[in-house]
Amino acid sequence: MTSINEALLVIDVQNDFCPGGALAVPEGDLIVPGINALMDDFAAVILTQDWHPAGHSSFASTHGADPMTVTEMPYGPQVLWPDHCIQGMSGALFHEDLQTDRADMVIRKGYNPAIDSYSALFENDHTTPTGLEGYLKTRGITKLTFVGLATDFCVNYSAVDAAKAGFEVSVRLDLCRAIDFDGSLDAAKAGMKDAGVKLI
Ligand code: VGL
Ligand code: ZN
Repeated sequence: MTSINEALLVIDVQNDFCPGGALAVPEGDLIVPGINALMDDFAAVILTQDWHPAGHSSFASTHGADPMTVTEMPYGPQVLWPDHCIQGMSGALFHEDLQTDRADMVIRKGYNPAIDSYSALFENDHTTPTGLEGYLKTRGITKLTFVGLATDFCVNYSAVDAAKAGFEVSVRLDLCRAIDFDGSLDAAKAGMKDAGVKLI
């Protein structure tokens, strides 16, 4: 068991990011047993859940565009994804083998129709907070370990924002899997390192 100021953050281990899902990450399901086992080592466990309304602005279908193309949003470039993690649909549920009983907190993100939210701390405009930073800080949590999906998007953005917010951040790459779209995994690893994130 780590000390009470350390938390495990489990990012988006949901059906749509696992094989068979709408935005399947290769081997996304393989990390579930290792994540469950790691929960025993942490005093605090927090899960995130990608949680979009139908017709979300990050969906290619909303723009009549092809999935995996990039569009310009008021807050910058945005990859357009297949419809995924729609509120209340089975694809948005956690993987059925993920242990959710240990979670102190489940934070949902991406519910704002006009802004995507890869990061668990800030929406993609980099200014609208999700409230997680306040939650962690008021609990006195200072050290974070990230696992989950996808390494190059939600894990990456969350880890970088957490490091910028002053947390001591590690990412367990063995318990993450990547989409790896157009060099995104290498860019993510470099960005995390630059931000002071420890890659394990
Ligand atoms: C994610 C793309 C779109 C993720 C979420 O969890 O990494 N990626 N929504
Ligand atoms: Zn999403």
